[in-house]
Amino acid sequence: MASSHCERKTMKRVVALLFVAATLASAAPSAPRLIANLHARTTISLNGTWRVIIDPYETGLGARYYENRKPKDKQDLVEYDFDSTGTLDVPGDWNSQRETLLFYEGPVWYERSFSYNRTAAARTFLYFGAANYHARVYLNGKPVGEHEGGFTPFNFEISNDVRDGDNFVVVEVNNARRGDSVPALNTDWWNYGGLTRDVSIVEVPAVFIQDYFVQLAKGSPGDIAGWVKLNGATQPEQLTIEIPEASIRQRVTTDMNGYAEVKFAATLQFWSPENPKLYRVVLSAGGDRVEDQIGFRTIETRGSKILLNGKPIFLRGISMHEEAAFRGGRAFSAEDDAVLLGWARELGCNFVRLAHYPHNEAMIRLADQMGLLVWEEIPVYWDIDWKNSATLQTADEQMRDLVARDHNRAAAIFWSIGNETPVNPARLEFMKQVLSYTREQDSTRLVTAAMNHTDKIGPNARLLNDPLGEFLDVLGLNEYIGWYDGPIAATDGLQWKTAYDKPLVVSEFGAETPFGAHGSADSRWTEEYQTSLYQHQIAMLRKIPSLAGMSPWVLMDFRSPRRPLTGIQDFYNRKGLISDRGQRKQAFYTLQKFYREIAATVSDY
Ligand code: GCB
Repeated sequence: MASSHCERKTMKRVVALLFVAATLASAAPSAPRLIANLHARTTISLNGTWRVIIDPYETGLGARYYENRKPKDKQDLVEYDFDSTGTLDVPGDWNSQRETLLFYEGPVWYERSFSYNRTAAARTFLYFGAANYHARVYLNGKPVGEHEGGFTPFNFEISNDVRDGDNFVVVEVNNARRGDSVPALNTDWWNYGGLTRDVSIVEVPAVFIQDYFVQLAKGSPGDIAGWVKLNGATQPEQLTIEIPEASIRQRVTTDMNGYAEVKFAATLQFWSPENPKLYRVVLSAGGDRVEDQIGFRTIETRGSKILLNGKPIFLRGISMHEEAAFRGGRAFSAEDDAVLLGWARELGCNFVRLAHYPHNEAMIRLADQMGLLVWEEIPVYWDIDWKNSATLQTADEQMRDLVARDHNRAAAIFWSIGNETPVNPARLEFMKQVLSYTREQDSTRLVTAAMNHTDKIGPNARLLNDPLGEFLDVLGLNEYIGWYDGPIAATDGLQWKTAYDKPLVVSEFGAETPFGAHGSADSRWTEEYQTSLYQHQIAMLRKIPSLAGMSPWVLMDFRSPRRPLTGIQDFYNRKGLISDRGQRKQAFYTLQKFYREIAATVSDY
């Protein structure tokens, strides 16, 4: 009896799972391409309080939590109830909102209702700024699509499924680590799960401007070259691009697929850290009109130099995680971002490395306004499943959507395809494919990666000779001399060489200390040690002829499950120049001094 009951239940579940898998597959195998520039659209925010069910044993899919059902009568068995299991704020990770979820990895089901008035003219999309890591989205009990990747936006059209009046949306967000995902099982940051960024309903006309690329032509800074892509067009459409301040008004006609290339002469002030000039750009076609603020600059390399607007620039940078100061958790708002980038500015930076995954869109928009150059990265981190084609596809898709989101931001100069990946043939093949895919997405920016494979060549010399370097535009080097790799004194007299005549950016070095821990300069976990390391590193690095910039590790202390040392780390990586409470450590001032000095002496623009 018991066993046949059990079997029936299992069968029911299998059938339910197959049903869900089949409908998801036919509905939307992968998210349709992004709607660019949400800021310029008509949106309804779904931020706020969502009801949630924590689902550690992955019961929800089989039990159809997405139907958000109530028992029909006294007999009806429904073993879940969104009304009684608590709430979480969106945007926001779950780990920092509930103490019991600090270490939680697995599925959480989110639900919220909204009322909607359909307008006949509009098409309607559901847009997610990010969901870490995997999301299945349902509207009114039906699947609308799923998405993989924890830091890139995605949207689904719901025009045919959204109802006049009451609707409910359910999202299963699962941050379980997997060997085949990107990143894979091991990272040195907190695996914050949840609907970590804004959720919105977007309304657009039947034919709308889905995306556009309006940038200076590569190698021809007197011209703008780019393209516009309409969605829903069934015939050629007239399209206008205006830059009113520069008296530019260009008309083009799209092809049958709604695509048009644009190229025209433009005399514009260049965007730079000293003059982060943004122009109002207006695109209109059919019934749609989108406004953006776009800066125009060139970025290229010549030998070991990085040239911004044709002139060599030294990148005075800092690496940072997307973690909120003071309150902890994932940063998601313009206010969170303003604190972090404000600190970078105070440090004397003209450059930030947004490690190790795409940060929220407000961050890059703020960098555009502040004149901070940006390194953007996808989370191909340490070891991943190099031989798995699905893993490669996930990496490509994360790059595709990062580029799509930010390809009009002057601040973004580097696309980084990964961090500290091991040197082996399968990885090289994987990285070469991501790299060429990245260049297909955007040929105007520079492609880099943070590498850490070096050889000792003689008693006091190191060679960066990772074969990946041959294919990159800019070499990123993470080195930890004085922390993981020998004593601080090993920096003295050490010479660095690279196997390729390309610009070198030392993308990481650092040492760990809690704020306020003092001792001698040779005692680990003290501010004095960290300061000494910075002094020695700076002395070593400034002698490298091909050095084009640096972004030490790291702006602020951040949470990491790999850092358990009680009383010192307490699950924080303490290599920050600033504590998570905003206290500046001594080394902050050491780097600030160096950056002020070189800003005054090196002509970087
Ligand atoms: C690294 C990694 C970074 C770590 C850092 C550290 O090399 O790129 O993600 O957090 O070292 O502190 O060990």
